[in-house]
Amino acid sequence: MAAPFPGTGVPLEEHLARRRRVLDALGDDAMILASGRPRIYSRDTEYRFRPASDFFYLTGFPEPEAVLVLRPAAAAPVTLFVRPRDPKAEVWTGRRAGPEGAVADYGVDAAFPVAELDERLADLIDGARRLHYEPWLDAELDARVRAALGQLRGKERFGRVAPEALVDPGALLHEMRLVKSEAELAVLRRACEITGTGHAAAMRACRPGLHEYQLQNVLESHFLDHGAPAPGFATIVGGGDNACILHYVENTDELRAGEMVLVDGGAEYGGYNGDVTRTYPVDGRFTPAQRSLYDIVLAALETGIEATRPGATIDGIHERTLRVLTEGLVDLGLVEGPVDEALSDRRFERYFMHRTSHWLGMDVHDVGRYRRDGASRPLVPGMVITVEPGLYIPADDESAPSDLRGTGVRLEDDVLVTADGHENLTRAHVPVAPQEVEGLVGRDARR
Ligand SMILES: [Mn+2]
Repeated sequence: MAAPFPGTGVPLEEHLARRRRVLDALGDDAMILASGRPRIYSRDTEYRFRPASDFFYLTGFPEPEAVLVLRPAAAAPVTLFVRPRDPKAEVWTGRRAGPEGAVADYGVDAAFPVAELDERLADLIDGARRLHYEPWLDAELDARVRAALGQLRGKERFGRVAPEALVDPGALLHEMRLVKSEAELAVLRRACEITGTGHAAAMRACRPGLHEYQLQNVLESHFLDHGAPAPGFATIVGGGDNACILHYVENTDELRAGEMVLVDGGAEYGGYNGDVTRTYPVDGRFTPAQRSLYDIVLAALETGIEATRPGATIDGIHERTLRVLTEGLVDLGLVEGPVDEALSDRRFERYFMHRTSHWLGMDVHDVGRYRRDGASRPLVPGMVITVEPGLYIPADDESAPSDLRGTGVRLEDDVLVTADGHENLTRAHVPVAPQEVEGLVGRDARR
C-alpha cells in the first residue's frame, strides 16, 4: 500500500459514499464542518496540521481553514470552501488545491474561496429545519455562522427561514465512524501493522544504558519510515517506576538493567491510528517478581481479547479483566481476599485505575457513545477497540513486596469485532509471550 499522507488512506469513492449517507440522513437539515486551523507551537511556529476527524472523514481534504457545507436540498448539496490558489503564499506554506482542485480531486459538487463563505452561507442553509454544527471550536467561524443565521432571521418576512435548532454533528457522524468499513479496515490494519512492527523494532534495540527517548526514536522513526507521518499521540516510554505514571511522556531517564520499560505508542497512518503497549525487561530477562506481575496482566489481556465478540460489551470485557487482575493481586498478597470481596470493594483500584478498552479509529480515543439506554452498548462487527489491562506498583508503596515496588506493566492490543468473534489487528506484528519477548529484547545489540 502506497503511503497516503497527507490525505486519508481511503479512496475517493468511499468519501462519496459517506457523504451520500450523511445527505440521506440529513433530509431537510444542513451540516457545517470545519477542517480547523494550525495551532501555534511557539511564537510563529506551528504544529503539524491534521484536519479535524469529522471533516477529514467526509472529505479526505488535508488542508487547514476549509469549511464543508452539506445541504441535500441545495443545487450543489456538497460545497467546500477552501483557501484559494496563491502562488506567492504557496511558495512559503505549501501547495493548495484551490476550488478547482477541490472539485476535481475531492469530488465535491461546488467549491469556493473561503472568503466567499459570508456571502454564500445564508443561501446554503436557508430553509434548513435544523443546523448540524458544533459551536465554540472556532470563534471566527462561529461569528460567520451567527451572521448567516442573523441574515435569515432578519428576512423571514421576505420568505427566508432560519434553522430552528442547532444539533451536534457527532450524533450522526460518530455512529457512522464507530463501525468501520472494509476500506477503513484496510487502512487501520496497515496502521496497526506499522505500530506493531515499530514496537518489535524498539524491543530489538532495547538495552541498558539507552535513554527512554532513544526507544521513542526507534519507534517513531519506524513509523515515519513506513509512511506514517506522525505518532497518533505522544509516545510513552517509561522505565522502572516511570511506568506507574499512566501518561508519562517526558521520556528523559536512562533505562537500567533489572528494570522493565513500558512503551505505549501508535502510528497514525492515512488518518487512522494504531495503539499498542508492550512492557519488557530492559536487559531481556524477567526477574521472578516482574514475571509474576507480567503473567497476571497477560492473562487479563488474553481474557479480555477472548471475550471480544458481537453482543459483548466494553463493561463486560472490563469486568472479566478486573477479575483476572484481582485474582492475581490476591495471589501476590497485594490486596486482601477473598476475590469477590476485593472486587466489590474495588480494592484493585490502587493498582489498576483505568479502563480496559476504548474505541479506536481516526481518533486514538475514537468517537461513538459507550452507553445506550443506560447500559454499556453491545459490540457489533466493524467496531474496533483496544484491550489494555495494567498493574502499577509504585516505588513508594510500602505495603508491596520490595521486589515488586517501582514496577508497572501494561499490555495492549487492538481488536476488531468480527461476525463470529474478533480479529487481533496487532498481535501478529509484535510478540507478547514472555519467552518470545526475552528472545527479541536486545537482539540488535547482541549482534
Ligand atoms: Mn490505548
